[in-house]
Amino acid sequence: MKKTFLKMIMLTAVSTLLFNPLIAQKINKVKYLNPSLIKNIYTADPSAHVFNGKIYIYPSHDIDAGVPENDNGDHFAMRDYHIFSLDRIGGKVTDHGVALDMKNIPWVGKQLWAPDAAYKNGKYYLYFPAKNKDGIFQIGCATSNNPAGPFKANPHPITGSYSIDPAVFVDDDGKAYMYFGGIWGGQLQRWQTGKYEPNGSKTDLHNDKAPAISCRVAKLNKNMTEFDGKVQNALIIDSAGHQLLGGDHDRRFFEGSWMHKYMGKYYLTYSTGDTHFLAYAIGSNPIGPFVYAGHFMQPVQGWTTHHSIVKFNNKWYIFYHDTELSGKTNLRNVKVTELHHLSNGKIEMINTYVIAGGKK
Ligand code: FUB
Repeated sequence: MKKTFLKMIMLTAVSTLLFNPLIAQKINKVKYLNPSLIKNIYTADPSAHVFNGKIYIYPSHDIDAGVPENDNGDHFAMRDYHIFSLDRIGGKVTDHGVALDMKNIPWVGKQLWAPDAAYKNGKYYLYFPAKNKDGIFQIGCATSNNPAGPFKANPHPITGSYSIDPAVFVDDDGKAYMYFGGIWGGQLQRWQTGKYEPNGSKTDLHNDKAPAISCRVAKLNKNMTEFDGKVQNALIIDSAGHQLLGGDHDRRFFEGSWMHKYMGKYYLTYSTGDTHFLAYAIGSNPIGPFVYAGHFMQPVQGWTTHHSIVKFNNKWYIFYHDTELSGKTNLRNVKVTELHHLSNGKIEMINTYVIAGGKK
């Protein structure tokens, strides 16, 4: 009995050492795959776009608001957005300063989370989730004539919007779609009836055999500021056509969706949240269904993982974040690395660490 107990303690200690990246780095000389792009402030959830031949990054601006960590994500208590640009990957990153502040958004109560941006007909649009004065996440829209802002927020959130993590995709035919939603702190599990259930579950639906909660998709209207038609489920199915289940934490959608088009196919990429992978599913139209295709990025240091994918000068890049600079869950830093599509349509797996000597 005593022996088994000691063995258990030893195994726990060894696995803690091996799976704690900070400790593993010291022992095995494991290195981060990429350096942090932005060091003057903490940034996360990078949505990258190419506008006027430059890369613009629209991230969350992480701050230490002194709020204790919990499953609601209350410790992510961000108050404004900064926008960054760079002329080339590896080039100087310019911080364009505060582009939008919470105090200038009439409907917002707290927590400016992961934003995204889009361009149409000479105008730039910033989409952002925040809790309204009743503590319910909705999605707002702000406009500017300049990709770096400043942005002016519309006085009300987008009608019919809810939850978090908007990602806007403009298709080749000019039609724009917003993908959004996030479970647990993002509250998506509380919208299963179409209305907000204040006493709904704090995390998943607690029914592992039920279909997983879906990422949402809505078409945007011509002026990009409201939904055009109803919000739909962006269904993720397996190769046999069955919807992924709620208990399938390694594969089901959690938050942080993104859409990119490659060789005529629609790639819905997202975070699996509590299992910390980036996963993807492929569809033949922007609404789905999307067939689950696998993981493409291993967990980063830190609880959250959130990304965007962009094509620049004929190469594809993924912008992501980890917690290298602070070691704290809610003080993150943005990074970038190249992303490769394989000839069979799959995305090559990205390991976020390299072993000294160059092995990924
Ligand atoms: O930054 C706050 C939240 O953490 C985002 O909205 C999620 O995607 C996660 O990264």
